[in-house]
Formats: sequence, C-alpha cells, structure tokens
Amino acid sequence: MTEQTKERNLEKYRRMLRIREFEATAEAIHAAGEIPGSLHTYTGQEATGVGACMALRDDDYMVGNHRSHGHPIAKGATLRPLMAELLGKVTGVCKGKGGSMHLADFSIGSLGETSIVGSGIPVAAGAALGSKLQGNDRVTLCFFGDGATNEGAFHEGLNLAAIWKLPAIFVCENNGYAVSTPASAVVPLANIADRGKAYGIPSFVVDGQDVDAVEAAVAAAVELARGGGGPTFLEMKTYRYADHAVNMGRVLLDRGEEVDEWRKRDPITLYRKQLIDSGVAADVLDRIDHEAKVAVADALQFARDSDYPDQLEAFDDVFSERLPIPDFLSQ
Ligand SMILES: Cc1ncc(C[n+]2csc(CCOP(=O)(O)OP(=O)(O)O)c2C)c(N)n1
Ligand SMILES: [Mg+2]
Repeated sequence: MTEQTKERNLEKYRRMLRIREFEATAEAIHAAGEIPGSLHTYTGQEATGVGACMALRDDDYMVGNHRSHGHPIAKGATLRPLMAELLGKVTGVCKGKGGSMHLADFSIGSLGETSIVGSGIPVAAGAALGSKLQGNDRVTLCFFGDGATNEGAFHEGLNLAAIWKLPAIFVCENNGYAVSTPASAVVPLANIADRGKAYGIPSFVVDGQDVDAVEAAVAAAVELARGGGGPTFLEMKTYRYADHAVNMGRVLLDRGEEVDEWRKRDPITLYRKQLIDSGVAADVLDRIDHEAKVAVADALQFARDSDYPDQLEAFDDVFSERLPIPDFLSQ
C-alpha cells in the first residue's frame, strides 16, 4: 500500500469517526434541551456518505436530505459552524436560521438540504444542468433515502438527468425504512437500483457498509459524469441504528434483533479491522478516535459560547421581499 493510499484510508476512518461522535453528541445535547426541533441521526450509515464524498473533488456539488449531518462532515466541512447551526447560533453555517435539516455550506460545495422528501433530486439535476451549460466539469452528487424513490420528484429528476446526460450521481441510501414503513412494503422490487435502469441510467447495488466499495462505485460514476457520459444511480444497502428521529413522538416500530444483526457489520468496526489487517497500528487508529472526540467537543464549546442571531436579522438572506419589521420586534 502506498503512503498516499494509507493516508487516504485514514482520512476515511477519521471522517466516519467524526460523524459518529458528532451524532452521539448531538443526540445527548438534544435530550438535554439544547437543540430545538427534531434530529435525524446518521449513525450506522457513515460509510455511504464518506465513501461517496471521498470520490468527489472539493468543488463538486453535493445535495443532501433531512438526514444530512453526516454528509457535509463527509465532504470535509469544519465542525464548529455545523454544531453551531444545530444550536441555532449566529455562527452556524446558515447563521442559525436553518437548523439540523438545513446545513448548506457552499465553501465545500454543499448546496444544502430540505426536509421535503425527494426535493433534493431535481435540485441536483438543476445544479448538474448548470455545470453542463457553463461548460465546467463539476459533477453533482445527490443523497436521498429509499422512501424518496416513491416521490414524483425522484422520477422527474432522474428522467431529466438521463435525457440531458447530466453530470449527476444519484446515491440512494437504502436504510430499509421510511419512518416506520419498511421499503419492502412499498417498493415491489428486490433492488431499488432497478428504478434507475428504467430510465436508461447505469445503476448498481453497492454494499453501503463497506467504505472502500462505496468510494470505488462513486469514483467510477464520477469518471463517467466528468467525461460527458451522463448520470449513474447507486443504491447503497445500509442501516440506521436509531429511531427515525428524536423528538418526533415515538414511532412504534419493533425491529427486533435486526439492529443487532446490522451492528455486526458496523461500517466503522469493519474498516478498523480492515486497516489493522493491512498493517496500520491500533494506536494510530486510537489517536484518530481521540482526535474526533476532541474536535467535536471543541465544536460544541464553540457553539455554546456563540450568540443567538439578532431577531432583526430574521428576514435577511431570504428570497422574499423584506417584510416590515413589526413594532414589537423593533422596540
Ligand atoms: C414530501 C414529504 N412527504 C413526507 C414527509 C415526512 N417524512 C419525513 S422523513 C420521511 C421518511 C423518508 O424516508 P427515506 O427517504 O427512506 O429517508 P430516511 O429517513 O430513511 O433516511 C417522511 C415520510 C416529508 N418530510 N416530505
Ligand atoms: Mg430510508
């Protein structure tokens, strides 16, 4: 293994650990009342985000969804503004006005997310169309869940990408459920990848627990898209350990021993073993683990120390005309 490959592998491990630690911390402080609203954790799905983003260039675009804390971290975002955004602070990546489901960070090509399931797919097609019209070679990668593939926006977005041969990569993170509905109950196919094939898009099933397999599949898709060959659809088989979201009311779903079964193929445990088998010393990995904890603790401290936005700025940075500030706010 070359030194460059080793460094790259350690970076994948580092980003997966950062996501896991970030999510554990977010869940804990949410329970303590420090984060308003709901929180959809990404724990268990780290390899799909990290493998995919490691195959992108820094200036490539990425579009996420409601379960997207992990995606910007996977693309290399700094943690402080992300954590501050979760806490609604002015130092947040969207100045505290977006929150958990709106972590847009243009500095790393993250075009953002929305809570409307499937809505990122036509946005990604639009970004890819923009690159094509501008004649640059940026690609756009879009993350969405299995549930999103039942939305009209999915089908419209894929069709446009196919007929216009857009430089887009569609990554379906099939974690088996949409809230409490099993994918098997609403998708009459063994593989959601078959939906991409129906649009004439090269489509593949990928082991979403294997970060190297994910990276290789996305790298091939990137090469095709950059070379003008059009979109690829990748279905990543993965799993979320936690409930759909915290603070949305307990969704009654007994997954039995399924969670434990998936934990046996935990993406971080698997990768750690793989790295050790390839000759990486355990203490090198332990140090990365420790650094991830320190980085997330630092981000949390930064977020806690930051101010809330001034309420007079509520109408800044929005597309609509500025509304008159009500008297009770301006006093
Ligand atoms: C258009 C729309 N329909 C329904 C919802 C409510 N909702 C929020 S998340 C979600 C499930 C999405 O499942 P999936 O796409 O598989 O993503 P996952 O949560 O599993 O990552 C639903 C139905 C919504 N936000 N938007
Ligand atoms: Mg799902």
